[in-house]
Amino acid sequence: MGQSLPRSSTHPPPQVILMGLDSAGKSTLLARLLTGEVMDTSPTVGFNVGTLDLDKKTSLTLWDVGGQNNMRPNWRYYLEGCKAVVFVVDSSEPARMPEAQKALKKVLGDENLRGIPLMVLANKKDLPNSMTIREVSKHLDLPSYKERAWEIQACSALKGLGLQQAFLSVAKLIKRS
Ligand code: G3D
Repeated sequence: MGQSLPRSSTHPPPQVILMGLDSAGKSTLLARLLTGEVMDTSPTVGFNVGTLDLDKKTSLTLWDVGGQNNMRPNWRYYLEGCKAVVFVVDSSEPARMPEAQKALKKVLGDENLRGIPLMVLANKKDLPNSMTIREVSKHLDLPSYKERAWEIQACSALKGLGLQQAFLSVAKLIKRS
């Protein structure tokens, strides 16, 4: 095993930004992962923030900064110091894939996120018509991201399937970056 992620107060957990179009399942995912801990900071910053403890040595701070339409003017500030981007996509909505592809491209174009690893969560895999991760990666044009480490995993925020595994992979991507 490599080095564990730092957890002391002088080394806060790595910051992970959660993004995706509206209805992709970000709130459901956060509520599932951070039961009882989701802190709605809306009066000041408007983002949901929470710490996810994956195991004794591994924690991540998750920032739900919303979708492209509800991003606050100051959201870029939160990208500074971000160690990974998690992009949530509704894999049962092929019609919204072009929009998701554009949103992802725009987000990753921010210079604060240059070279930062990307995890795409193909959410709603519990739905019978959901696309495979291969189909989702094609729609999102993931192979074109050659300058950064990226992974895609299927999950169901509603059923709590695949989430732990996906965020452990995020922690690994951060360690390797
Ligand atoms: P957002 O925060 O990204 O905007 P939400 O998305 O978490 O509000 O989810 C939008 C809708 O999708 C919600 O349904 C939610 O229950 C549903 N959803 C989220 N994740 C999953 C999933 O994994 N599987 C299924 N089947 N549905 C999911 P409503 O009906 O409340 O709008």
